[in-house]
Amino acid sequence: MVNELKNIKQDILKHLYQAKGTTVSGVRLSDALDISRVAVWKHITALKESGVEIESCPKGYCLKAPDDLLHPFCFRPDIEKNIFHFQALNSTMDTARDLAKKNAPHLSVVIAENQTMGRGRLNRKWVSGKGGLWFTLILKPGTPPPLAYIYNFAASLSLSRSLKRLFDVDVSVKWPNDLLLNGKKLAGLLSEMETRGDMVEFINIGIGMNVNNHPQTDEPNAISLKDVLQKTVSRKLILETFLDDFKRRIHPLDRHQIIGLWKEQTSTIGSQVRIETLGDVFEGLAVDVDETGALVIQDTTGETKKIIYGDCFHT
Ligand code: BT5
Repeated sequence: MVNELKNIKQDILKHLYQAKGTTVSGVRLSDALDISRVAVWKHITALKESGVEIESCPKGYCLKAPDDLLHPFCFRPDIEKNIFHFQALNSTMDTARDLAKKNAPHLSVVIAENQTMGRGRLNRKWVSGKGGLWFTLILKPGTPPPLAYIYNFAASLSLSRSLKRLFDVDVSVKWPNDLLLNGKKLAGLLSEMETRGDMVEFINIGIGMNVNNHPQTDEPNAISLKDVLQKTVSRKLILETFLDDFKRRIHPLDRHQIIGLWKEQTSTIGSQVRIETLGDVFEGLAVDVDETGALVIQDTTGETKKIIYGDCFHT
């Protein structure tokens, strides 16, 4: 288990978590942990200050929304050992990069409750306040760089399928990697890779999903699950479901199947699109995504063009 919380704070949180939203008295905590009630109070205060939502009442302490907690001990043991949880980070991408270089295992997950410098592609700002699901998945698949793209497609496919299964929502994937809900941006993916020789050393896939937050204040074109479902949902359930689906998707890896299933989930094919690359703008009807993940668009003369990267706008 990997957790930034020092042992006692973690043990307090674990007790509150196991109480499943009921109140645990200060006496019970002080007996269980063999510390004074004042010490319990001090640790709880520090936990609250770090952003953990704990309610204090005359009878004791109670964890709000325990199902939403993302600390390692909340997960199944096979997942727990790979979870790196932080209350706040600049960006999970930076921490994941450090951890990937320091031998973090394949399928490690770096989570932050808040990111102060969350980023999108081309260093664009990613709004990542409390309530969203902000994490980076570290992959060490032992693959050559030209095949790395398939992991991004597998990730957006697994996310989309998981959300549909859990909440029956009308999510679609937008090429190359956004998730849309009701035409608005629910989630974005960002991948970074490092190679050594002819092989990938690690691929880090950063996923930002608006879950219980309200991103519209800063991003009018964004939407969260809570906005649509009108209730708070468990980020832990989403993450666990996604990880299970993703593991099945990549072990064994079947590129044809991933692209085929991805195409069934996309709202890009069949849409009029504008693609902006660093130097060019292309417009046309999106007609396909090929085996390499390139978008095929057709212009008004019927000519087709393959585009391998860029920002895609459905027009
Ligand atoms: C992305 O970039 O969509 C990739 C976002 C990846 C974020 C995750 S969070 C965990 C990990 N740690 C990080 O620091 N990053 C990753 P891009 O396609 O460039 O889209 C960025 C654009 O999305 C911005 O310019 C805004 O217009 C918009 N945006 C920013 N915050 C948003 C939000 N919370 N929800 C929806 N749209 C947002």
